[in-house]
Amino acid sequence: MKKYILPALLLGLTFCQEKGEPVVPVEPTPAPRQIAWQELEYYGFLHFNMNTFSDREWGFGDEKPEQFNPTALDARQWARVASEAGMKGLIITAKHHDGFVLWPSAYTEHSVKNSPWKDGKGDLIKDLSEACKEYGLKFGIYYSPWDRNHPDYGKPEYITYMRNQLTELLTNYGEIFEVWFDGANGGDGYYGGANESRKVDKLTYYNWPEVYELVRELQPNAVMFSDGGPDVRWVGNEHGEAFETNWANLMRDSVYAGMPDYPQKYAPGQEDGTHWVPAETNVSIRPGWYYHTYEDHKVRSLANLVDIYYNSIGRNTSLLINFPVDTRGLIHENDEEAILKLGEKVKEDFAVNLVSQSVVSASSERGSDFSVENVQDENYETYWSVPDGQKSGSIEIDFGKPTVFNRLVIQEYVVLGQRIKAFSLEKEVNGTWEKITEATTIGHKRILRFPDTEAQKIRVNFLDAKDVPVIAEVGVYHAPKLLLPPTVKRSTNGEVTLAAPDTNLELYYTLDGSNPTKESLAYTAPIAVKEATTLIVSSYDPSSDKMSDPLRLDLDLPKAGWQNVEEDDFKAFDENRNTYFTSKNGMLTIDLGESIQIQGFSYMPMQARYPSGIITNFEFQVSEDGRSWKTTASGEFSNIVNSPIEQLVRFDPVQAKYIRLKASKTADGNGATFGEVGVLTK
Ligand code: FUL
Ligand code: CA
Repeated sequence: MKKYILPALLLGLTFCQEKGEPVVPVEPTPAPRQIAWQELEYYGFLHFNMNTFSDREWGFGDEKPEQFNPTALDARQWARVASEAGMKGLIITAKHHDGFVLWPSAYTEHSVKNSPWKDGKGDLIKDLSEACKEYGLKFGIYYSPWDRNHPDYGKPEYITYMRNQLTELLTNYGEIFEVWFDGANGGDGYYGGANESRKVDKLTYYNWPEVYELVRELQPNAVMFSDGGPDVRWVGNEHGEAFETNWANLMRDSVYAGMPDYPQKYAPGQEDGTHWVPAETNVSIRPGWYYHTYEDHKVRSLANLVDIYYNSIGRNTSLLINFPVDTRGLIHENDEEAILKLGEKVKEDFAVNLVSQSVVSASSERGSDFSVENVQDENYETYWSVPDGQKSGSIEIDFGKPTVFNRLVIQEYVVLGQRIKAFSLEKEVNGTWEKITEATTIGHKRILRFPDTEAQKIRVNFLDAKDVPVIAEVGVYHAPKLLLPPTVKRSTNGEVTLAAPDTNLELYYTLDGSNPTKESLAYTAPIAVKEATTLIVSSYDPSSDKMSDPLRLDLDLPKAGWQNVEEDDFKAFDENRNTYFTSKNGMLTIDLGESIQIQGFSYMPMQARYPSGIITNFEFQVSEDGRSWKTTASGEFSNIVNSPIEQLVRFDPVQAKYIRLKASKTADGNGATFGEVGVLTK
């Protein structure tokens, strides 16, 4: 028998070599719960509880349960919107900093059980967990460690309270996919009537190791989020943008929730990080996390949401977009419209993967189990890799014919650790390779956007890696244009500059009130607008022969020669609505430079997140000499606080060299502010 052993061994060896040896993991690597979580990529946040009704972002803790009184609460509407938008889960603020809880907890009276909602018999955590099940969504819990209501906050007793509540939440509502611990904590509060400031040691007070153990015991598959993990970390900002270089690896033991230098130092992760703690991008669809009527017109634009998508999911993080549920208990119509548009756009951008029908080849292959075809099978579990010792390599893609594209998607098989440090994309032009774009890390998913490019053959070069590249998927797409109207800027001398919202678009405009077509005036250089003019602009995509919606602008006299009579400050007429003038005497007086006939004025209130001095009641005056004044209009800017948009007031034509807008009242009693003021001459 002996003589057969050697050939059998040899055969086995060659066979193994042909298939390729398994790739040795590069530590750290993700736990199974983190692998399941990273596949979700996109899920929603719901900020809804006491703050919704007190119209605040952070409640003090002295609110009364009676204030919680939604009129049309429908958790199924939330789940429907999320699922139609393409989200895979929902996380709700079960308890925010003000301490009010959305379930009938046995450990506090500060809860829905003492509210008018469902006569105190409601349990919103239950309602939402059931709605999520119905819509096939995962369900997650936000729980604020900081509690400005609880009398024991700051003492050891409160930690028991927190653990008791977590036990309720993690036992009674089925499977939880994520537990979200907020990093903001400690400060002044109601604290059961003490009304004082309480500081805690963020590192030690909550006894995190034991809290983690409890969560693991009750929900072994849930990931835990906080600034630095343990499972998922914060992206470091709240505007929806991850660092371009982004490692899932983190020096986790050096991080604690709420640490001051976290956003710069730890948010991008670290190449040599000791633990697997990938980032999650959390961002609200409005300026606030909670609902405020005055932000109804400030829902993020599609262009902004698309950027957020690419700058989060496209940069190796998951994306958690927040809905500030309104006082009815519904996701507001404006928010729903915005999120559904994003969902459609994402579907459209990634509709056809040009790689799946292409011929792919690689610089080298580890073996047949690691063939390059694994990157085009749309299966994350199969991957391409190269022989040990190689820390670079490339994949060539032949589309078979000249093809236009503008997106590259790459996924590393991070179950074996994150590896790639640098990569580039090239196209073949007459036998030589030309660079299209380049980037650093990949991780679970990296998406690059670049202008429309045409080529038959392209090449992805993995230039540097911690060990052999392990690539699960490569996708190339031709995303249709984001066909929005151009953005518009006007200078004080009247010139209007248009900017295209995407590459390879043409811009058209009209001055006669009609909607632009491709036969209209083509925009090539700034347009001089010296008098009252209706300018309508559109973007045109030649590749799809489609025109964007028209954007109408009613422009009036340029403001270049204007002077602020009282103070040397031009911010009320600098054609920038984001700057503002604060008046010391409640009025703004403008010298128009020459006498002109006017028949109205415009007032844009201050646009900051927390504006002050918004004029609610006004008087408007004109003068020829700057001494004798005539009032041409007075009244109120109705609903301007809730909806701080531009106000137009018209009156009978009158000659004026000077105009004056006086605040007879401001919303908060503070000195009047002026975002932008203009005259109407038509
Ligand atoms: C922050 C909180 O302070 C905000 O109110 C909000 O909940 C946000 C998601 O996290 O730290
Ligand atoms: Ca694959």
